[in-house]
Amino acid sequence: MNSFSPTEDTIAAIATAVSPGQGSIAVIRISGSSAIEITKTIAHIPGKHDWSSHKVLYGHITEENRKKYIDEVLILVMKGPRSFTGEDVVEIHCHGGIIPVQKILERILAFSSVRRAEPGEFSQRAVLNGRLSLTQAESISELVSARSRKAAELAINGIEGNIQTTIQSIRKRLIEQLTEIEARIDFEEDLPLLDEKHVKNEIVAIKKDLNELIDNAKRGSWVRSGLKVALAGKPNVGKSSLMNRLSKQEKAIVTDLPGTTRDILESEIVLEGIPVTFIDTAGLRDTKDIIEKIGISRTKKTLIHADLIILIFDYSSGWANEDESILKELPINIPLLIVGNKSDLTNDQSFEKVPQYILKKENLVIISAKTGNGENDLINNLLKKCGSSQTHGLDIALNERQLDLAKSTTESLDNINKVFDENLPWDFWTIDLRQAINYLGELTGEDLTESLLDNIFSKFCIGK
Ligand SMILES: Nc1nc2c(ncn2[C@@H]2O[C@H](COP(=O)(O)OP(=O)(O)OP(=O)(O)O)[C@@H](O)[C@H]2O)c(=O)[nH]1
Ligand SMILES: [Mg+2]
Repeated sequence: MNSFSPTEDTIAAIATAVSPGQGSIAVIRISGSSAIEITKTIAHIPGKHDWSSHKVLYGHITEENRKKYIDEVLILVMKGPRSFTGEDVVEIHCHGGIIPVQKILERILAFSSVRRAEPGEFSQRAVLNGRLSLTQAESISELVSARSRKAAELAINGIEGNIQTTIQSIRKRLIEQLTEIEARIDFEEDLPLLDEKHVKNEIVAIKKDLNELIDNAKRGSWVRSGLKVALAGKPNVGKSSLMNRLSKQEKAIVTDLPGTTRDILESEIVLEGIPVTFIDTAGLRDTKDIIEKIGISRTKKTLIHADLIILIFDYSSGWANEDESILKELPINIPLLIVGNKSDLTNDQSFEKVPQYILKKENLVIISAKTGNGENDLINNLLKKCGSSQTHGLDIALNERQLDLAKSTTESLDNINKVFDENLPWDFWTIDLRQAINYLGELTGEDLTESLLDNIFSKFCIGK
């Protein structure tokens, strides 16, 4: 584990989301050596006081003059090391609502031995005190911000330790190879010859396992942060109508006037466990209208950042030159789904108005935003196109930080391949191998500097 030890000061923060009228209970968390003493000073507990660990006390938090009550509370005392942070922790459960919570926190912060907790500082102390691994702490943060059931499921798996054990076991396999090689460098005569083929095979196998984790991380990031699906097309084809239908809300204004939508509108739904944000955009065309022009320029910027673009055309009037020009202008590296809308307006089954090369595209879906015909087909195609229907069986998903380190690890392992090919001495093998081991140690938190740790936890929210 890390060699540095946590600071001595006691920290306090509101651990629950607090807004007026929302939530009847709030929790204030205090952690550190003076947590219990401070609470004893500010609380009035009737009858017998039992401040032993893991017991609940009933009472009131008093104003500074101890004459008036701020709020009626339950106090939970957890003595270290049997607490979240590993230190003495007190949780004060008071009524929700900004005023009592903030007054109690202010009362606590008035003591010189305590200060307001930085974002993520409780979790950071839990990691430093060995109560949690780094990836477990990150998974707690992900659980708190999960926006879909699948994201929550992945976070729980992380809290249970699956990221930690998977990466540790890969790291251990690399350490075994490093040890084998280093032993030959130091005591070549005393040991049997190095089985170079075995080392190479093992590195190939490890790289395969890492690459699988890297692929899964992409799907995991969709599950966590969701997919951005932009609806694009010429004016009046039914983009806003389709967004309203998919999100089951009358969010966007729909009229038969081309150029109705100017602002970018978003609407989120959860599909198969993945939060999908549909983005309605301004119809693309040449226009002199200043406001519409701004809308179109924003649309173009939005399209670049989408995970998927749905290009909508009016199926009843057929594929037009304008649709063709828009298709050509779309960013080529973003998956595309072509949707023929307004199918309710035509009985034409011969598809004559749509050119063969468009009809042959496997990603063509015909729908009616008005009747809902073809909607399921569209959703299935959308999920397939994003590869997100494969979230079944996905049970481990690295976050962005972990993914970067996994990628750096495979890069180091790739370098070893070059060293193999050039038949360089064993010393050269060890350089990249050691680097790969360090990256994985950084991932699990076993090989981290204090400033890196500060940086990771600063992205957590306050009270965590
Ligand atoms: N019959 C029929 N009409 C539709 C369908 N979808 C949209 N419309 C109509 O087409 C017109 C334009 O629809 P919108 O959803 O505003 O089109 P848009 O692509 O958002 O248009 P802009 O915002 O101007 O770019 C409206 O009158 C809708 O009622 C459909 O599937 N069938
Ligand atoms: Mg519109």
